[in-house]
Amino acid sequence: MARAKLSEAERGELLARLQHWSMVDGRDAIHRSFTFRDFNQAFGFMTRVALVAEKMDHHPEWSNVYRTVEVTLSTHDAGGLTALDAELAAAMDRIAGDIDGS
Ligand code: H2B
Repeated sequence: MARAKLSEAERGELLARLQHWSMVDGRDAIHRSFTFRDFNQAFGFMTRVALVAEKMDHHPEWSNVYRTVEVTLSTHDAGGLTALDAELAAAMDRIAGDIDGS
């Protein structure tokens, strides 16, 4: 089940694969900060991620200041990390990697 909380073994694997992400203190959630060349790239990133998130019906907690996007991922319905967070994190890494200057 995509919305079942990850087991200890699964989350160990998840964090090993997602090098740029770290656990949030006091919460079953992961965080990454993305910095782009300028606002245009940051907003372009958010636009592309928004389309993926909507398709997945899985949405990030995020904020943007100029060229930085702060992202926290957790599955609210499950009260913690699930495979959907792993999938969305990997998609964000891929999209950021496509954008020059990230
Ligand atoms: N996003 C996240 N991050 N966690 C959820 O549990 C979640 C979601 N649930 N997006 C979805 C929407 C749910 O509310 C709808 C009704 O499917």
